[in-house]
Amino acid sequence: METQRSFVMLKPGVLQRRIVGDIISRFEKKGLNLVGIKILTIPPALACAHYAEHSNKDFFQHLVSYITSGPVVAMVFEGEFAVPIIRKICGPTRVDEAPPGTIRGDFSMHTAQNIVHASDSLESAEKEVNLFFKPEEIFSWTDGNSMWF
Ligand code: 3AN
Repeated sequence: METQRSFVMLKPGVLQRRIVGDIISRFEKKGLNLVGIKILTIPPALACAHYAEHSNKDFFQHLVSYITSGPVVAMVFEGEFAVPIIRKICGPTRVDEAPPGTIRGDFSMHTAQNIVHASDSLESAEKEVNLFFKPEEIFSWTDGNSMWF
């Protein structure tokens, strides 16, 4: 049993498309616990820190200007193997490779706007959760049905 936390972010435009509930529902139905959630517009410095590993890529400027262009929904999910499970629910980075049934496969047509971010490793998850959330903004919880998940 390995309980993990992962950082998930619904990118600009998802609120306007009114699909926030659909997306959160996929994680909830899988059995993951939503333990942190907030809406924010990301300041440029935070965007650069979040995407630091891409700073030498040709799409970096677009990435930063897009992710700071409107409100995002930032979340922390908790559960057994949460990091790899959430990546599978989101689907591959490239939208032409993201199969139907994944969030990216179902809701996005452009890799640069692939609508959801999810931590790709335990190390990234810890870094990203700490970048976006204070410890007191995260609420771990259990329920009587956890034996089913
Ligand atoms: P992921 O979000 O699946 O972990 P990364 O970390 O490789 O993928 O890329 C971060 C973000 O950069 C992606 N979510 C996507 O929005 C954007 N991105 C990645 N590759 C490209 C690309 N070739 N062209 C444009 N944008 C890209």
